Amino acid sequence: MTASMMKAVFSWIIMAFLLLPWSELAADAALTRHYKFDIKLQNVTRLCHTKSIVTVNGKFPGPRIVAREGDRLLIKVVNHVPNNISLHWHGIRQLRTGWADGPAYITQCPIQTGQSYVYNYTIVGQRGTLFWHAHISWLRSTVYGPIIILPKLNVSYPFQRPHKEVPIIFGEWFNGDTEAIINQALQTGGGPNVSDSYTINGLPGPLYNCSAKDTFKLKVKPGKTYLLRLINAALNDDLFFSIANHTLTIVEVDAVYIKPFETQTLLITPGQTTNVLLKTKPYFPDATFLMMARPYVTGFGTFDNSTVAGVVEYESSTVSMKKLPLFKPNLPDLNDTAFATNFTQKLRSLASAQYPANVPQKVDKQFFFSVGLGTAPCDQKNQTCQGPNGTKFSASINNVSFVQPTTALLQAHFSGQSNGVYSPDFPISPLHWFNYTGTPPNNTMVGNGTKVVVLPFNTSVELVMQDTSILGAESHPFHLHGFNFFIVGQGFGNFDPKKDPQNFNLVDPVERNTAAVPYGGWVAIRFLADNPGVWFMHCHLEVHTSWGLKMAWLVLDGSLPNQKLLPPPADLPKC
Ligand SMILES: *[C@@H]1O[C@H](CO)[C@@H](O)[C@H](O)[C@H]1NC(C)=O
Ligand SMILES: *[C@@H]1O[C@H](CO)[C@@H](O)[C@H](O)[C@H]1NC(C)=O
Ligand SMILES: *[C@@H]1O[C@H](CO)[C@@H](O)[C@H](O)[C@H]1NC(C)=O
Ligand SMILES: *[C@@H]1O[C@H](CO)[C@@H](O)[C@H](O)[C@H]1NC(C)=O
Ligand SMILES: *[C@@H]1O[C@H](CO)[C@@H](O)[C@H](O)[C@H]1NC(C)=O
Ligand SMILES: *[C@@H]1O[C@H](CO)[C@@H](O)[C@H](O)[C@H]1NC(C)=O
Ligand SMILES: *[C@@H]1O[C@H](CO)[C@@H](O)[C@H](O)[C@H]1NC(C)=O
Ligand SMILES: *[C@@H]1O[C@H](CO)[C@@H](O)[C@H](O)[C@H]1NC(C)=O
Ligand SMILES: *[C@@H]1O[C@H](CO)[C@@H](O)[C@H](O)[C@H]1NC(C)=O
Ligand SMILES: *[C@@H]1O[C@H](CO)[C@@H](O)[C@H](O)[C@H]1NC(C)=O
Ligand SMILES: *[C@@H]1O[C@H](CO)[C@@H](O)[C@H](O)[C@H]1NC(C)=O
Ligand SMILES: *[C@@H]1O[C@H](CO)[C@@H](O)[C@H](O)[C@H]1NC(C)=O
Ligand SMILES: [Cu+2]
Repeated sequence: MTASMMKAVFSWIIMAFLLLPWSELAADAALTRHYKFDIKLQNVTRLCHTKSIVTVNGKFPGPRIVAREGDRLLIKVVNHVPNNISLHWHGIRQLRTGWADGPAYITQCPIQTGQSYVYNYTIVGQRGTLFWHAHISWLRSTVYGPIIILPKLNVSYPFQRPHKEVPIIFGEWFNGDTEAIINQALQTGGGPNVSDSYTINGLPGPLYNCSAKDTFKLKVKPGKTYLLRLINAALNDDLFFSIANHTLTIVEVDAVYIKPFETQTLLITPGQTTNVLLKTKPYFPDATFLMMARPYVTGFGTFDNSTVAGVVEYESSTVSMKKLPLFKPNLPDLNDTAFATNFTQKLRSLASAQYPANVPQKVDKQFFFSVGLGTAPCDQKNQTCQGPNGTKFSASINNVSFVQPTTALLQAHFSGQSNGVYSPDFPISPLHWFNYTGTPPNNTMVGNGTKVVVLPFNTSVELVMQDTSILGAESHPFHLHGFNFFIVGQGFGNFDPKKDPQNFNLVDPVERNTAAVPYGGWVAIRFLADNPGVWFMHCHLEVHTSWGLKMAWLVLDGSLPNQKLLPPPADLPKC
């Protein structure tokens, strides 16, 4: 381009800017939104048990964050409780701002009692429903809340505009203290106690003892469309969800639009979000309808098999509140893998001109991770542990059970002091092949370490995650920080590197941040490592994370100035 051409283009850009109507200018006018999160104790009663829980601003579930695509968020977190805390903004890409991602000892040291930290990040290229939660030990059992990202001003949804939008966040309530539960389990080596109920917006609903008054009610009008923003913040359980006598249209998962489809029932794993349209009946139906959720379970251990319910109530000006008949939805069996598979395979990226599916077509590096449970030696002198055959439960990826460091990986990386904190030699595939989903091997003991995979900037990654049957096959919802990925394939049994890639979908695979490794099967994902930093990847069943089912990717800086991790904020907590 000659200088005069450049000058012409430049003045044209300025002209265009000046001629735009005000509203179009405002469409790009991103805001900075300020939030103050006080971490406080609060007494809360559910199922007739009162306990003191860790909360944000005394609220359970925590406050909503509402922002627009392009906005900057400044969230000041002040810790007033005896526990260490850190918060994660689940699904937010955190481009170059890994310091604000939140997992304790990965991207930051915890915020200690009396300390504060400002999470500072911009929402880039994302719109939809995500959520925030504590990312240390099991504190996320009570510390969580919705993140609602509206499209930019004057940009509409690629579906019918809803009459109302309603967040529906699933959780798990324990009558006991969850910190005591997981600490004791890690000490004895056994499985932790399971929850006493599931919750919808913090409420267990009428199917539990002493809980009818704690029921979530969705009041609706006939003939309207509601956007339900579903979030699974439960600690340890995938959930089936359905509303009696109503069909749901799924329009978005993990803050990415999909090709809409209708279903009576959906499946949502911990760490996933799903936006659905609920079209109410065109007339007042003279009935009340339950919405219900209960788990999808594949493992061999004990679990909470209870059902949470909320109510869909039609408001009417003419009919008095007489006793209306109540309808319940039919939910799949607790072990209905056929339903889970069928449902998962219907999810496809919208892949429109406006919202393309940028699936990496070439792959620079391939990884194969075996994921599943195993055992570790009992380290209690002269005692037997409560895991299988007197061992401790453990879990590993490629036989590495992740050992949490005592200083944050990102700080160690940025300051060039990784020695003794982590090693860059995480195995790219299992050291020994075995029949991953066949008869379990005799030796169930797994190794451990604090290892990362190092990726040059802009590496195109393909990762196959293979479930193992070492302690029984099980579905694991894996969550990747810092990126969305495309689910290009999945199947049962052992992944076949010759045959299976032939069936990969590289056109419109679903894009998300949390994907289930199927029960006794495998999932293949692709992502572009265009975000420098240290990015945690882990099973979002908190019990498995506690047992070590986690690892980290270290993405190096690129050569351009805008391809580098920003320096740490001055108030970043220290260990
Ligand atoms: C919770 O209840 C206990 C016992 O009644 C009381 O001592 C404590 O002050 C309460 N805590 C809060 C935060 O209200
Ligand atoms: C937030 O981070 C940006 C850089 O990403 C920086 O320019 C800004 O000053 C920070 N704001 C605060 C309040 O720390
Ligand atoms: C709800 O569905 C059941 C069958 O599942 C049906 O018997 C009933 O009539 C329906 N009720 C309403 C009000 O739609
Ligand atoms: C849940 O598990 C308990 C204890 O194992 C059992 O008694 C009960 O029948 C189960 N309930 C359902 C709905 O499966
Ligand atoms: C699911 O559980 C039921 C009993 O609740 C059992 O009859 C059935 O065989 C199980 N199905 C699978 C696929 O394991
Ligand atoms: C799978 O989905 C199709 C289409 O929605 C449905 O007809 C079929 O019954 C489903 N199968 C199972 C096992 O859920
Ligand atoms: C463990 O048992 C051995 C022999 O039975 C005994 O000598 C030793 O003192 C015990 N150690 C502990 C920590 O109890
Ligand atoms: C426990 O020991 C029994 C008997 O030796 C064996 O059959 C079983 O496979 C072992 N289980 C595990 C998880 O190691
Ligand atoms: C793995 O084990 C399964 C179940 O026992 C068996 O059907 C399959 O043939 C085995 N695969 C290989 C490659 O040995
Ligand atoms: C595993 O244990 C079985 C039964 O104890 C034995 O027959 C088999 O040889 C063992 N396999 C290996 C690989 O050690
Ligand atoms: C790591 O494995 C070794 C060898 O089995 C064991 O002694 C050690 O306790 C393990 N460390 C952790 C933190 O689990
Ligand atoms: C809180 O975190 C600091 C820094 O890692 C650590 O030294 C301390 O033991 C932790 N305190 C608690 C109560 O876990
Ligand atoms: Cu898991």
